[in-house]
Amino acid sequence: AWKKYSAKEFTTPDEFEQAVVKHIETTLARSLFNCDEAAAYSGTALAFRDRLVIEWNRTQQQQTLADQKRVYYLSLEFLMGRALDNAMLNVGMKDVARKGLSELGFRMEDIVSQERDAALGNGGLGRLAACFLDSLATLNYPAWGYALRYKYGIFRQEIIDGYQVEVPDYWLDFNPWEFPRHDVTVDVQFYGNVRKYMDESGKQVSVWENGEIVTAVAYDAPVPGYGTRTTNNLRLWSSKASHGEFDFTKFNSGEYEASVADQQRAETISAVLYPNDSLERGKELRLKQQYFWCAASLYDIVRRFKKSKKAWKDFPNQVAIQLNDTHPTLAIPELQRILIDQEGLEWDEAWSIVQSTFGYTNHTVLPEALEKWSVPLIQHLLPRHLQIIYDINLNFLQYVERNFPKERDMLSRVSIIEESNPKMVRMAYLALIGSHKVNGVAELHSDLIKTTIFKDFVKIYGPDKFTNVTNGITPRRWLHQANPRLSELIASKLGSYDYLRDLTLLHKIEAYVDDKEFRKAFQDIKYANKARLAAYTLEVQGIKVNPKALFDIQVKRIHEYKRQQLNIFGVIHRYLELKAMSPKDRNKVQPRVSFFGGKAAPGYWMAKTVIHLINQVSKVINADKEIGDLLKVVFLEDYNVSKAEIIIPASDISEHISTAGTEASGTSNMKFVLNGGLVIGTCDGANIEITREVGEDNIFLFGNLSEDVEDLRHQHFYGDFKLDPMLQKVFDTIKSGMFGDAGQFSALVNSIVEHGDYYLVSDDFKSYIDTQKLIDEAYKDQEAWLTKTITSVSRMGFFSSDRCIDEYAEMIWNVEPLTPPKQN
Ligand code: 26V
Repeated sequence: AWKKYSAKEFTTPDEFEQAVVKHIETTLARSLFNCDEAAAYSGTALAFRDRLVIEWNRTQQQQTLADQKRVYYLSLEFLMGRALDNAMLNVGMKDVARKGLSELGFRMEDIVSQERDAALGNGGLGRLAACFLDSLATLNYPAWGYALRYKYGIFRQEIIDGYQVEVPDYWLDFNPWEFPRHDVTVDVQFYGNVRKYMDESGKQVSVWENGEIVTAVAYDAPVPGYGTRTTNNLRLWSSKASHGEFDFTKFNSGEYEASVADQQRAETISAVLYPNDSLERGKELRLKQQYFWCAASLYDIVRRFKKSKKAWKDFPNQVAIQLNDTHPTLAIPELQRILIDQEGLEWDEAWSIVQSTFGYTNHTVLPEALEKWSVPLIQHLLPRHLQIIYDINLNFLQYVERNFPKERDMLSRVSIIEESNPKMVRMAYLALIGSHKVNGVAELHSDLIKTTIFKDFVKIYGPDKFTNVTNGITPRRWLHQANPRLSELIASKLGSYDYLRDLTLLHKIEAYVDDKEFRKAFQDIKYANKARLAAYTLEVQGIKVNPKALFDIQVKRIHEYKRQQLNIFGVIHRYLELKAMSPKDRNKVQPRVSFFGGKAAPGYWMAKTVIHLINQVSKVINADKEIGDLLKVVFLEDYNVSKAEIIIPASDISEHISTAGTEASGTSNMKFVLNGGLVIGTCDGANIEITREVGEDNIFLFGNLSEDVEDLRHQHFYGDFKLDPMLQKVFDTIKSGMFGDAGQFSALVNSIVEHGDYYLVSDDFKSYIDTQKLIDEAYKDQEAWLTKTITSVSRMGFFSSDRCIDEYAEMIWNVEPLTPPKQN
């Protein structure tokens, strides 16, 4: 049967054109006379989709028959970006398509950029999930992703008068990559009550009933691997009103408005991705999203397992579920509920299945970011789950009491229920207790969770429950797609593109570090990438920058702990120094462009103030004729995955300057270095492991260490705080009104001067400025700089998400790859 379909595939530009034209005329019912770039994109996407679908079906069939353990990656976020370029890479045939498109009168780049980003995520956590899907498929692991089909992804950022304005991201207009499965639905219950009774055998039975039902509809997207036929599945749930009796009754009795209102309420659940932030906490809709998605996914997983007719004790041998942060924690009480209330298992047997099934990844130690839900809210929305959570807690606390009889004060500390008013459910504790493994995302972070937020639990369960899996990135998107020329240069030296499947092979390019021709090519590529970003900057921001200047880039979500404020204060300091110099001295200065990009959560005022300050500083400095090309400041609007693909290959230096101990890992740091940029960073997250790999001489580290942070904060708190004198000057300048009304920035300045400088901006300022000076000097020696960048690239093999996924597979999931049959 497979062969019959494969006849439809195109293999020549001619056949490709035929496929495109056919899709435009029939699938889209459009005339070729007005075939614009959008139509050409649609036709191209559909032509490649046809080829993907065949392998997708084949993979799913093979996985179903294989009777092997599968991984289910539960993540509320998948920041996928664009799919077409990735599909072309994995299917092959990109050159055929390029030719075909050119014959139709289009440039490949213009067609690829027609696609909207699938922006179903906030930042690092969501993009990590997307890289993981790519690696899982590439390594042939039988794996599914589960998430929500948000109608609106992360908001689009516009900068108006220097302020961030949020615009809704309605991205589903035309999405050829998703397949609605109207026959795959799950009814999910909310609210209602729990009825308990004794059955004939005298066993207590709980029934959750009289709730409101919302239907989950599956939408599937293919996830092709690179260099393999394996094409995995990403299943997104969309919410709609269930067509039970109730709305029919309303409709029949003429209550049309009420009936429509019910529908809209149901559809609201999957309507919008939450831009994670403090203000949004405790919102009922967010909890509804979490349960809706967990319940639908588990129903689906259990349904698939039950088809195998295996005994329940085999469930953990067939199913591994990974919780991406605490957002899917309700899956734990939900599986326990299914097993005891619906399948009739005893509590202990069920609980042992639950614990063996789940693994939990922690992505932050910041206390304000740890999820908690109020007991009354859970009681109202999920009454049966609250009972189960209480029972889980009771068993757990009894266990702790038995094993640590002398440490009664530990009980309240480790309880899943926080005894506050109202009481709160601590989701991280529930996730930890319900899983067999807990991992952090970089070495320092994995150590920190064991000594801070989970300290007591290390004592209770022993250290083996905790492990580290350092994050990684997919080299397919972050090297080959984002930087095709560098990828080609590397392949020309290594003899093939095999390194895209085994990134450790990169070490072989270190042999060319002194090869003149190679060095020249490497440097030309960096320059071309900078010129491309310069052109982009002119086109969209209207700012002219010189590609010969040092490009300094900080792109990531705007957060106080990531310290974009430290960067922009450093820029102001640099500007003041330049202004104070004689023209003769200025001639010796290394020209620099400081790029910023990133979104602030809509309710996060301090972050929005930082964006405003950057834009005001940019306006003043860029207009200063005296300074000219010596310093330019650019805020790149609406940073997202597809823009990252342009920005990241263009850096000389990128900034990863979080207060030590606050950035769990960071992943863009890896992307920048892999693309031949160096890093200025603190000893935090994956920066530490990047240093270990590339060598201390090839990274610019600065600032206080994480072990000193607590003491410094303590000192600040007791009044022992002295503002750095250079920073004082920067603040004086802001207060002078040079960047507009100083009142607008007073909260930002006062958070440091008056309110204890929690993120140690002042403590690290001098070290930061000194290190930037070192960078200026180092950059002047272009040959030495080039050596550093080439050496660093060659040592980045460790940071492939393929390595990362193999570690999860072995240490946490206990799953094996399922090799596809050879194509004949
Ligand atoms: C969320 C919030 C929300 C409330 C205000 C404060 C706050 C602070 C941090 C967060 C982040 C939550 C989890 C997260 O996105 N972690 C990121 O995960 C990446 C992938 O592991 C990792 O590279 C980043 O370092 C980490 O911040």
